[in-house]
Amino acid sequence: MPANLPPDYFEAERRYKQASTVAEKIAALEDLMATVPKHKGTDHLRADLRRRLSQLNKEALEQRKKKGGGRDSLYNIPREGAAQIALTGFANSGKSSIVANLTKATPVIADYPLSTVLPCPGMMPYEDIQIQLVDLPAIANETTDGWVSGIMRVADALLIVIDLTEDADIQMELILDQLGKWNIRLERPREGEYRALVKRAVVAANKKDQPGAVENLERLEAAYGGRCPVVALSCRKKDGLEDLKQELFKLAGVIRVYSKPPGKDPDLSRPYTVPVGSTVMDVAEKVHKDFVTKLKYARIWGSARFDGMRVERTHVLKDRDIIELSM
Ligand SMILES: Nc1nc2c(ncn2[C@@H]2O[C@H](COP(=O)(O)OP(=O)(O)O)[C@@H](O)[C@H]2O)c(=O)[nH]1
Ligand SMILES: [Mg+2]
Repeated sequence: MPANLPPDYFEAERRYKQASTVAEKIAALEDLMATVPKHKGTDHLRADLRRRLSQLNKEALEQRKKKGGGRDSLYNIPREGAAQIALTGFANSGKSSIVANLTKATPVIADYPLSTVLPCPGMMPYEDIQIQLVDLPAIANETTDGWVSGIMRVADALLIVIDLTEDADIQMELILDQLGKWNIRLERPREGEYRALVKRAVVAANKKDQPGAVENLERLEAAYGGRCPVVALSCRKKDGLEDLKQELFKLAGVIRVYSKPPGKDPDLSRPYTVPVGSTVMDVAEKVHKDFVTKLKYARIWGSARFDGMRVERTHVLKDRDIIELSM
């Protein structure tokens, strides 16, 4: 046992020993590992703790397999809320920190690589809707890439997390390369690539609190800013999180529409979320299937030239429109 361990260590060790379930043990062990100072004298201890953690992760996996009805259900995250956004990036860039800051989920955050071994979904509240974020292990890891790429393929959009303490433009290039190998592209497919899967994406450039981050960010923006929005943030300083939420809402590609019966107030508590570009008829169908044949007229508050204006079925709605439908 190394001599110079801080008091935090012994406190964390006590909690680790008291933990009873596998999940509690993992959480306590993560805390314990965070208290161990990094120097030569603690090499063995840290290696030992990492081994224990990987054993516990295996146990957790086994348990979930038994409970959840097999491997597939572990790696298949049912889409919830207005959109599903998958996080990708290299180890330690801050993917789990972002999910922990924007949702109630508690993914493992650690300064050693590959701490995320299972997908971890969380719901991000945005005003009156929720957007699902899915935390994933680092990209370009042979043991997880199979199911990780599967989740990215079905997600509505991607959040690419870049670490501003490392070469940002190179990280981005490597990530795009890897996505390309899975036929996932961020922009329109080039000629001859018709089968590529096109995903919208936002880049979260994290750790802007660190030295050199600004110059690094500038290089990233110069090289890739034209292809997708880049948001600089610091999870540590909780700086830029609101900007990121805004961008994630735009990335979700949905608008909110509130419906109102003629002569009554709109129900502002329950928006219909529909894809950007949806028309009056698209929403009417969701409100009631009979509107498909029986819609007499629709009036709009919001995107019309004046409030309460009658509009065509093909009128394209905007976020926060109120729509009055009449049979
Ligand atoms: N300086 C700094 N460190 C951060 C920031 N966000 C996360 N970290 C640290 O970076 C390490 C990796 O974070 P984590 O969220 O686990 O990264 P992941 O591997 O991409 O999921 C942890 O030690 C975090 O505390 C940040 O904004 N600034
Ligand atoms: Mg992680």
